[in-house]
Amino acid sequence: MSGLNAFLSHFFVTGDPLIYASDVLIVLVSLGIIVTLTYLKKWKWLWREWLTTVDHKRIAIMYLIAAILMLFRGGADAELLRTQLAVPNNSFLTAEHYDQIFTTHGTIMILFMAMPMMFALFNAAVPLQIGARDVAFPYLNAISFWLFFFGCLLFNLSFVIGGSPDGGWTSYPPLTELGFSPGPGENYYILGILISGLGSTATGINFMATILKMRAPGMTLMKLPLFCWSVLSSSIIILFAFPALTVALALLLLDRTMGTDFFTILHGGNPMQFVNLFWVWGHPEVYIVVLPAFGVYSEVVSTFSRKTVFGYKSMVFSLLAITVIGYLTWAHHFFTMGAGASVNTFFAISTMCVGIPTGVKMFNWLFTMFRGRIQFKLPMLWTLAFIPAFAIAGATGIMLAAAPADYQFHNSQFLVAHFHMALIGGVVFGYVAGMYYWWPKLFGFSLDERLGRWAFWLWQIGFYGCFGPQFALGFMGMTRRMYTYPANMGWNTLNLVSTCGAYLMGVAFLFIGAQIVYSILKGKRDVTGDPWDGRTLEWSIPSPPPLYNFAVIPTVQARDEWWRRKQSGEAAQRAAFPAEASLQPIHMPRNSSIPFLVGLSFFVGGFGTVFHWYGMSIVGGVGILLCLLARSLQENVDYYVPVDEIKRTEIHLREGVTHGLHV
Ligand code: HEM
Ligand SMILES: [Cu+2]
Repeated sequence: MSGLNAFLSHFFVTGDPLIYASDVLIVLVSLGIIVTLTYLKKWKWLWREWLTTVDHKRIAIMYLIAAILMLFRGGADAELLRTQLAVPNNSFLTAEHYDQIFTTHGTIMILFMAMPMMFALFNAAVPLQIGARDVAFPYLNAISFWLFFFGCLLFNLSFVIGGSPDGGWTSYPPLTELGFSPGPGENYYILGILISGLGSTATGINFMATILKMRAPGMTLMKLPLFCWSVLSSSIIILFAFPALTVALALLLLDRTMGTDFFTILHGGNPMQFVNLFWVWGHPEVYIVVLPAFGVYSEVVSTFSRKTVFGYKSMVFSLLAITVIGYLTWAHHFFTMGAGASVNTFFAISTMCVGIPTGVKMFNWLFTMFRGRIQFKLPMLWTLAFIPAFAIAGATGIMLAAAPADYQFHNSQFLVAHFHMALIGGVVFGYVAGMYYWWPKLFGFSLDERLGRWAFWLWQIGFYGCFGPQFALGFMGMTRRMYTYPANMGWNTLNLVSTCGAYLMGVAFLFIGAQIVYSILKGKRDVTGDPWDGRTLEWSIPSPPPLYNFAVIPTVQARDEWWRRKQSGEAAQRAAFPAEASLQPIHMPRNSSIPFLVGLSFFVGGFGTVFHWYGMSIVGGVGILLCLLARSLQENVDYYVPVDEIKRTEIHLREGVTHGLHV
């Protein structure tokens, strides 16, 4: 019996009320979901319509739900961290617990919140903007989603089974080598990210192919909407950056499980090698997530200023310049690690160069707004809020990029403030703007503006309240990842203010949650398909769009094609109904259960590896191979939507718009 007890307490994390509470919560929520689905007889529906789907719009919705849940998890972590730092000598969290929480907070926010939210926007908007019926590889797209999902699940499981990682989101050896981190936490980190990272790499390839190969006739690259350009840039970086992370983590995993010594100095390895590989991914990762936000800003500014975007070509070239320069600056993350003056100088200067194309984009957005008839809808509010936040992030970034100065700022709260200004002000603001912007397209109803405004203003006050004081705290000597501090440092007030700011942001998040729930129940249905009076092709079809998106693939003549059609009067005829003669059976991929099973197999294999249960790893591996085999033997992978059905769907979708139209 005591053996069992020992096993259970090793296996399940015990002894902490927070964790017991989460255990209970997890069990209750899971039971609730199971009971509801069974009661409503929805299992089949869930499986057929969602878990096996290859439709990019549904995949977008699943990414979005996961991302919002993870924003909640990462946000709860952040609140715990800030609660611990609110007052000096606080004992709310132990040092060990603080370490675990900043690790899971950072990891979840970047890999399991920002990435899926970004992929949600890719999937929601790209095929619709380029007049395509799906992405280039819909089946691979589903695999990517399930790899993300199960990688994320594995990572989150560490909280209740086995224990969370505590080596920071950067996971530097030797801290994370077996000797210093013997528990399963670090294995969860490595495997969760390895698995979801494979999915991200595939998504990068998928969207690159989609944008290069699937554009509607007439849409030359110079007519491509700017959001798609930003997705293309981001995908290019993914393709170059993610393999480096995969390799770094795979080698660390070998060190931890197979006794190799890639990163252990004593046996001829070198931890700097990991640091290098990590940031070859980690620095470009910032651009991976921020460029699509830039894309959103371009769409939103132009739509809500009712003008075509200013300096389209310079927007494209600045995106590409950031893509290249952003990739080449990774070593600014270890100025203080002894690379020497000439290397540091190169990376300092190249880092500062990123400011130039970014500045170009800023001015283009401002010029687009200049003399525009600006409408202050939610997407526009978040876009406007991005400008000052990112200006501060940029200015403080240049300060950090000055290598000699960085010897002072390095790993201080100044840095924490800087990267949150960039990640929240640049990335999260953009994704929230994008979510508001494309929500009516995805779901067919709008989000409540009033609750959204509350969320917006609370968030803004909380944001500056939280991170403003940290710039000062950094100069006053408070370092990063410090779990408590003595009372006589002069840091007390600033820390308290910062924590209050964090709470306000938490309240704002709850408002966004309330806004979503309220709108699901009471939201205004969008019957036009074009609620913002948009400019690009996604607004030319009904909301939510039918399975096949476009009954007839459009031919493109202008950058703002939908706007052009509205101006020229063509839109009115088009919106009514596609001429019957132009309809043809539409070729679509069939749903498949294999992507889900591939993800599940990775999960089983990953979980086995976390606990060194290699039998289970092999079972997972065999599962993956069987899935590959099954797919290779499958012949029945696609079908045609008949013209009759297209006609029925289109009439049904337009019932709200065009009363009395009979075909
Ligand atoms: C509600 C908003 C947020 C608050 C209050 C918050 C707060 C914090 C705090 C207190 C820390 C630990 C600082 C330390 O002791 O070193 C931290 C670290 C971090 N945060 Fe946030 N955060 C927020 C949102 C975000 C978002 C949206 C992202 C990314 C998209 C993010 C990424 C990170 C990263 C990468 C770290 C470093 C973790 C590490 O040192 O390993 N945070 N945050
Ligand atoms: Cu960097």
